[in-house]
Amino acid sequence: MKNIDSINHVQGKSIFIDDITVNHGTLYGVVFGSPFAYGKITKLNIEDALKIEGVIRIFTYHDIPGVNQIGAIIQDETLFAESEVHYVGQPIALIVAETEKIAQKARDLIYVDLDEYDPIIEVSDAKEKQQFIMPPRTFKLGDTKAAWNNCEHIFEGKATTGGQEHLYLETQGSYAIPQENGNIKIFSSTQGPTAIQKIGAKVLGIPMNKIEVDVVRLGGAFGGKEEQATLWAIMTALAVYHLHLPVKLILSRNDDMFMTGKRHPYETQFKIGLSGDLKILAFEADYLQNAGASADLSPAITERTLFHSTNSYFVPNVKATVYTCKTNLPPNTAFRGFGAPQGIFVIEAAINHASNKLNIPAREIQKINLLKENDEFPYGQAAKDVELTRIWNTAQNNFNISKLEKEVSAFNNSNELKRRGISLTPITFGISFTNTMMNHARALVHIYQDGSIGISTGAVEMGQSVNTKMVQIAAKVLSVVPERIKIESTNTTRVANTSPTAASSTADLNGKAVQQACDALLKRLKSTAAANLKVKEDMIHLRDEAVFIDNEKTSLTWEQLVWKAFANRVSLTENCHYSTPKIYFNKAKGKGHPFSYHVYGLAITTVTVDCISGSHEVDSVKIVHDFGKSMNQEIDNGQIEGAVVQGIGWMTMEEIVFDEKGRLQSNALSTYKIPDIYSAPNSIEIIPLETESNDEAILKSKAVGEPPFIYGIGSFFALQDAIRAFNPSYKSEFDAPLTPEKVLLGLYEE
Ligand code: LUZ
Ligand code: MOS
Repeated sequence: MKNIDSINHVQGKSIFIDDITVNHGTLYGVVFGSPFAYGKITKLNIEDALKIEGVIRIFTYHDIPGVNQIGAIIQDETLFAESEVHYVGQPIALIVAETEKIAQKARDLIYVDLDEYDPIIEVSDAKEKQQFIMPPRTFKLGDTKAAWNNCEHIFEGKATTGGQEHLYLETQGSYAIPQENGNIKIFSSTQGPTAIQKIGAKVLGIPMNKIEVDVVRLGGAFGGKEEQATLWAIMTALAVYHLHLPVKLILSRNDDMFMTGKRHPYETQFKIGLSGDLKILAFEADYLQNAGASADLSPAITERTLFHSTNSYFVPNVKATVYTCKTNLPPNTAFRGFGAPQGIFVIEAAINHASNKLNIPAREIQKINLLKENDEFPYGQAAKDVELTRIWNTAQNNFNISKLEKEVSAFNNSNELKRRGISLTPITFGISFTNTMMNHARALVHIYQDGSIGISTGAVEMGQSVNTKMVQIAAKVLSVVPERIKIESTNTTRVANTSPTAASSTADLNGKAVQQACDALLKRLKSTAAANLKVKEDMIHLRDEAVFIDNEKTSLTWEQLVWKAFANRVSLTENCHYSTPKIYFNKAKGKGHPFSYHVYGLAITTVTVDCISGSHEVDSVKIVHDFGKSMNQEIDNGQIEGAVVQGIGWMTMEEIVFDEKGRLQSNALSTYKIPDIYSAPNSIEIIPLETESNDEAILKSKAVGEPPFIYGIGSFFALQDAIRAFNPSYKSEFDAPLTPEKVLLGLYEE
């Protein structure tokens, strides 16, 4: 089944926030953000701005009726800055005017008097000054101290990964509308409608039931709208609260890039110890995570880094510590992978470092250390249904890794100014929100009298095709054609207390709830049919929109059956709740069973470097991936292709640059290079591994959103391999992104 939105998307008919027909009297907001990274505001000058015709009002923290606090995990973030500012772009005021242009003009006239302090930009600086969001977190397995003595080889090094701009096509935005009795309806481009409702209620000092959040779909999010859609939504709600008129706020691309947080940059010191036969005996890592000015989701991202510190390998002795460093940058936030890619880069760097020193291919260390059934992760969970060896062998058999390597050497021996490189990237990703409490979802299913169906869930459609998957599940359970089914907007009044659409888990959680609701409705319909046809209920089957008695088709159609049930006063509505079974985690001990299952895979990446310019092409990414039993192979392949390209962007070209004053320099697409069609691999081949899968995966179809992002890491190590083939004295520093500039320097360094 194709994505149900694709035709509307292509024709420009899909509705995003900026496409909602605005009500009469709608006003427009623009945010005034701090021009300074760190300092004390002595005076905010808004008088000139207020004089502009068409400016209605300028809101600051003084106008907040509840509390000026939007921190989700730690209460350390204001909606509007009070006396201090902590990053460039931090919201100080909201200008509301008759048009967006007027509001922008007014913004240019606002200025602050400020005592400037020295900002902290780098994590090393934060660590030295002991500026942390929270105490460091450590995961431990075995005893690394004792293990070093048993190691034949010990290597230490440093690995660095940069930030990444989400660059969702649809920028952040919200449209809020007053309702009667002080109720407010908010249309927001958010992954977390409940977060807006909950935090919005706190800021406005009203109960949650007075706020209704509605989400039709998002033009992309990638984690950037898990927590950070909240600010803009609450700002519009605040303006509605005071003005009793609809207010719309859509960030310009430039504002969005300045004001919102990004993927967390990491700087990590690692130490790896191997036995003579290349078994990894011990691994230690001290990760310095650049969290930005407030916690946002950093504590959870910190944790997911730790959960993935050993990637796809069994390491008996591990000590991994993340320092969540507080800096004067916009609060960094969720981004596809949620700290796991950063963690996985480090152990892959450590393995590559060891292999460079030992002068053997990295894959020899990778292969013999792959996780096996029942191996223990550093967090205590035993690895189950581990497919890594089978994946490796499938890749070997189908892609012939040794032949690929020979081709790479042959190419390198016969080319003067081009070099090829190859790398292997195994992945293991834990599925479930690491915060156990968040792993539940609900679905509300109506069958209407005419046989059509409406489904509401907590899932937010953001381009990943979750709505299409919901249609597939209901159509399968009820045996109706997909055209009968409509997926309603995600709405806090219809489905309450939702977890954000995140952690790759949304199709599983909400899909299971849809499945249960449809099962319950099916049971009632079958019972109506049995009574009607005067046979036992277990003889009734629904197939292809018709009622069957065992294998015999009756004349009773889906529509007639639904009508008969309604006429018999049977409820055609069901509301179901699903919560992931058997997961738990003891935070204090750092042990438990946090994931309902793992997704496994392997990518083989080959690149060709132009040794005159330092530019490169990714020739191919060949993947064996554990989809379980994919319920929609085209959609899932699409997730992999997008993720691979996004991962390659992070590893090879996207470079976020702040100056020493904390001002974003890479603040437009002219200065921030993202992958385009030319940087996509010339070919991406995906082999789905046949697996038994897991019952917690919806229809045994495993979560697919985030894990394949990690395949992008392969491009980094393939590039290093190519550079080494040209320049044997290349030092192979693990400093991502490996931009063409760095490649060029590497090709000629001495
Ligand atoms: N969001 C979250 C996530 O709140 N918890 C998680 O564990 C998570 N994992 C991946 C992506 N987003
Ligand atoms: Mo996410 S990084 O699943 O919002």
